[in-house]
Parts: sequence; C-alpha cells; structure tokens
Amino acid sequence: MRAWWRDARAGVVADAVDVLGAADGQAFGARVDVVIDELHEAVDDVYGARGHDPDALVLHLLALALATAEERSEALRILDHRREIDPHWFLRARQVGYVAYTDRFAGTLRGVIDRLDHLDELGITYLHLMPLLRPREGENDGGYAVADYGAVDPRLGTMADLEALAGELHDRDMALCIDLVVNHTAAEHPWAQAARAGDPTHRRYYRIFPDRTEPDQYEATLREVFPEMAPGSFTHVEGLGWVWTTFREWQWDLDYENPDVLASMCAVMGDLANRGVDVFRLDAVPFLWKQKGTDCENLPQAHRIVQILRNVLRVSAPGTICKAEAIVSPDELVQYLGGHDPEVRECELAYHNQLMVMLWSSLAARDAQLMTRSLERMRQPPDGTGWVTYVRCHDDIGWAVSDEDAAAVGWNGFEHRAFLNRYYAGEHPGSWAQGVKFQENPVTLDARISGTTAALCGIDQARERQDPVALGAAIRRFLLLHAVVIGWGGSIPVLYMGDEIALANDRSFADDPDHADDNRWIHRPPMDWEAAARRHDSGSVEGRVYAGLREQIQARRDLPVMRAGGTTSARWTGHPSVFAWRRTHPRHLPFLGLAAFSDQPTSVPLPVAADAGLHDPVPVLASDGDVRIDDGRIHLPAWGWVWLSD
Ligand code: OTU
Repeated sequence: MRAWWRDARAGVVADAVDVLGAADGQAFGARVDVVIDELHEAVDDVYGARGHDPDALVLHLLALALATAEERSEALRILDHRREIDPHWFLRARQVGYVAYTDRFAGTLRGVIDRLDHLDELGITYLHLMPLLRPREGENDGGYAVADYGAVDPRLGTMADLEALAGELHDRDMALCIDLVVNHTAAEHPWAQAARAGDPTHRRYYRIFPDRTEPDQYEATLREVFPEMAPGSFTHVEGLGWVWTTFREWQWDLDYENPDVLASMCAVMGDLANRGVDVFRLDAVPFLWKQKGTDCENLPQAHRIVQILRNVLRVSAPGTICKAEAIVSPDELVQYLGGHDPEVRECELAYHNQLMVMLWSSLAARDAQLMTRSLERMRQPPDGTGWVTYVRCHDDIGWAVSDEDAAAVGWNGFEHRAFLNRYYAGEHPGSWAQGVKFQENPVTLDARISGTTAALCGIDQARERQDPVALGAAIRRFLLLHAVVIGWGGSIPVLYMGDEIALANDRSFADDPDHADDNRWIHRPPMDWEAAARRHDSGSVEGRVYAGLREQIQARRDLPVMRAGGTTSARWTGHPSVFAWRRTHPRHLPFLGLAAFSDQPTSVPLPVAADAGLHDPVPVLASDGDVRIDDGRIHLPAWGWVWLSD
C-alpha cells in the first residue's frame, strides 16, 4: 500500500493544489497522509475482498473529497482551520447539547433561529435537530425515511434556511448536528423508485431477494427491531421480490457491498457539510453490514464503512465530526469511537446508552451496584473522542443489561429487565413512573419503555395527585440523573427538548394517525412555550427544574477537569445505593461525583474521596437538602448528589 500511495500521492496533491491553491491544497494532502493507511485498509478489507480495485476506489473517494473541499465556503474553511488547530473543540467543559424536532420546537428552521436565545440562556452550545431532510409522505418514522438527501423537508424550510441557521449558530459559537440516515432510504427515494422500475444499477443499491429462501436463512439469526410495528426484517414488494427492511416496510436497507452506495453517501455528507453542518449523527450504524449466520449488528465491516465515511469527511471538511448512533451492549460500544485493538479512527462521538440505561436501572432499584459494575469494566474512549451522555432521547429505553453484569452483582438479568419494564410502566407496586411499554415481544418477552423524563421520574404522577412531597422527590430524582450526565466529563451532555421545563407525556399522540402505532411519540411532545415562560418562577415545577439544570450547566463550565484529555471511571463506594464517578485530568484537579439512588438519607466514608485522589474534598455543587462532610463521612439526603473537587 505504501508504495502505491507514494506513487499516487503526487497526483492527488497536484490536483488539490490546482483546485484549492497552494496552502489549502497542501493541507488537503497532509490530511490524506494522516488517514490514508486506515482508509486504504478499510477499503481493501471490505471492497478489495469482494473483487474491487481498492486503489481505484480510494482515489475515487479522494476525488469526491476534493470536490467537497472545492465547494466549501470561505467561512467554513476558516472554521476548519480553527478546529484543526483545536481538535478537541467539541469536548470543552462549556459544551452542552440540546436535541429537538424542528417542528415541535419552533415550527420551522427560521423559527429555530428565533428561539436561539432560549438555548443561549440555558447554556446550550450544540443543537441537534432531528431528521430534517425531505421524508416520504405520510408515516415517516419522525423523518428517518428520507426521500431526498438533497432537500430539506419543505414543511420545515429550505436548504437556504438550513445554511442561515448554521451561520447563526456559528456566530454564537454553537454547533449544528443533524441526522444522516445512512442505513436505509425511504421506499420513495429515487434510488428505490429506479430499482422498482427495473433499473439494474439501482437494484444493486438495496438487498433484494427473489423468494424467501435467503430471507429465511438470515431471519434465523436476526433480532426483530420493531416486532409489533413491523415484524420480520424483509418486505415483499410486488414485481421486485423480498427487500431487506430492518425497520419499517418503507425503510429499505442500503447495500453497502455495492461501492456506489458508499460513494453516494460520501457525496451526500460532503454536500451537507458544506451547508454548515458540524456533526453528523450516523443513524443505525450497527446494521450497515449483513452476514448470514449472524445477528447482522456490529459486524467488523459495519465499522469499516463508518471508518471510511468518517475518514473521507475528515479530508474534505475537517471541521466536521461524526456521532455514532449505536444503541448496543456495553461490550460493543466503544468500538464506534475507534476503541478496537489496536485503535482505528472511527467516530468522535457516540451515545453512552449504557450510562443512560444504568441511571434508570439504579433509580428504580435504589441500587447502583449493577451500574458501578457495568461501567467500571467499560473501556475508556480513545484520545480525542467522547461520549454523548443523556438521560432521555427521542427513542424508547431498551434495557441493555448484560446477564454477566447482572450475575456479577447477584441478580438475574432477565428478571431485572422484566422488573424495569414493570416499574417504568407503572405496574410495580409503589411505582411513581408513568411510562408505557414499547414493542413487547411475546416470544422473547422483551419490551422497552417510552415516556418523558418527567413521566418516568414521577413528576407527572405527583402533579396529577397534587402531592407536594412526592413532587419534591420526583424533581430530586430528575436533577440527580442530570447531575451524573452533566457532570460526567469528557462528554457532551445532551438535554432532550422540553426536559428543561419537565414536559409531561403527550397522551394525545395517537390522535395523529401517522403516529398512532408508535408510542415513542408519547415522549416527543411539542414545546410548551407557555410553560417555558414560567421557567424563572421558583415556585413552579418548570422553575425548579430549569434553575437546577442551569446551575449544573454553569458549574460544569467552570470545571476544566470536564474537558477532553482526562478519564472518567465508576468507583465502588461501599454503599449499594451510592454511585460514584471520578474524573481525572493530567492538568487539572480531580473531581468526584456522588449520586444517592436512595429514598433515605445515606452516607459514605470519607476515604472514598481520598481513594479517588481528593484529599481535601469540597463540594462544588450539590443537591439541596442535607449534603455535608463530617464525622469522617460524606452525607447525602434522599436522591441527593454532590460534585466534589479538591
Ligand atoms: C434509530 O434507532 C432511530 O433513533 C430511531 O428513531 C429510528 O426509528 C431507527 O433508527 C430507524 O431509522 O432500533 O429502536 O443500535 O438502536 O438505530 C430504535 C441502533 C432503533 C438502533 C437504532 C434504532
């Protein structure tokens, strides 16, 4: 490979200098030098192994990268330069994200511009807008069925509006994240339409089988993602055959065995990057590769494809980054950040779904041992990468509790998952939660949970019952979860829209026929701006939650230990209900967080802090109530928490 690149390099750099000028052209060449080994290896592994010429494909991808670089505006090139000098820009202590549906938050993209002050006030620096490219008509899975990657959903605005929003965000030093649905297109996408019309080139964009023989062979080992809404993983299409549809019948899986699919997606990403997108949330990446006899998730080739997409973008638009949406078991997670052995550059960000799941698990169980166990054995993200930490997102909560971790703390994984479903569906005696079960599988007895943070923490129930004591406890639980997520360190904490004012479940979701069979819409309520107007009223629920979150966000900004370059690890405290996490950094004082998943006051011995390297721990921020250090112990109230520094 090296010899091949030595020969090819001169031509690539000459072209780049020709198109971009000497300085940017040479910089382009240098960026290729940085990724070329990994890029070539990945291409060779996936496509060379299938008879394609890897050298030619790499050169083709680099030509696409150059086309993107050439089209990049002056303003975005400046951003690229700044971020190449400061590659950890997205993992600063100040970074806090917010995720919203454009229409539910502000109607249109222009409407979002008008609401940026709301985000500024909260301390948000990163805005993730849910899918906004033109989807199919009718049901579209919240936009995860894209009919045109080159156009914005006309109900939300235009590409020019997207550019204007990105520009406005950049002026405020905020970043824009959008979804890139890489695993599938809508059945109405022109590629799918061409395939349906018999065009052989586009037939090869999808996985289509003449009869059930192969689908049956695959399905023997596949997991059903939506067993209730869309059983099976294939859909029969008249005149075409059986099309691979992991999700809904109108979401057709792309076939990445075809290098044209890969190249097309690289071009799509380049175009969107040039509109000002900073972060691509790569949707459903575990599913990108299929192989008989496996569950077709997290396969090595899926990682290779992500690596290729990422490395091509790194060359063309180095100010952009990628976030893997892989809601998978803890053992499979850090690989999406490049945590292979040895490490390979992959995404810069990935969702820390294990932390999210464990927060909810500890809350219901009043026991954090499983959380400590499962988190302490996870690998650290490679240098220059970090987690997206979050309490809730637009999806259901799937109980990624491994049987081994459960057994290690003396629990049965299956029973614990069943308990969590009962608890959060409000079926367990004494449960405060008002979630609903999502996609119950009668065969495996699996289920997941839908519901807003407020509903799952008990705020909805306490409000309904007009019970001030229960409400106080529910708000404490709400802020406890956020204290872990916001204080995790080396991550971007992302708040779900409406959580800053504790929005309740949207019980009316089923009135919309396009949403009726998908109860995830219960936790995607429209923003309630009237309720938001109460956010400074300390007597209202909105005010209590808002003030608590804002305080955490502001305190985090002033903690340099939170920035990239350190490590966060779970620690045992000796108390089953108290979770501890330590953040260290070579250049900053250590940090220790304590979170009491208990409805009773608790305490842990002071040496817990000393063992974590804090010899004179002082609270930086704490829950209200009786948080104090005395008698050689750190005392926490029910659902209390504290951030300690030396
Ligand atoms: C993602 O989720 C999106 O977040 C969902 O909103 C979409 O419906 C879906 O893709 C299809 O586009 O299985 O239950 O490991 O967990 O990709 C949600 C990744 C999902 C999967 C995830 C998927």
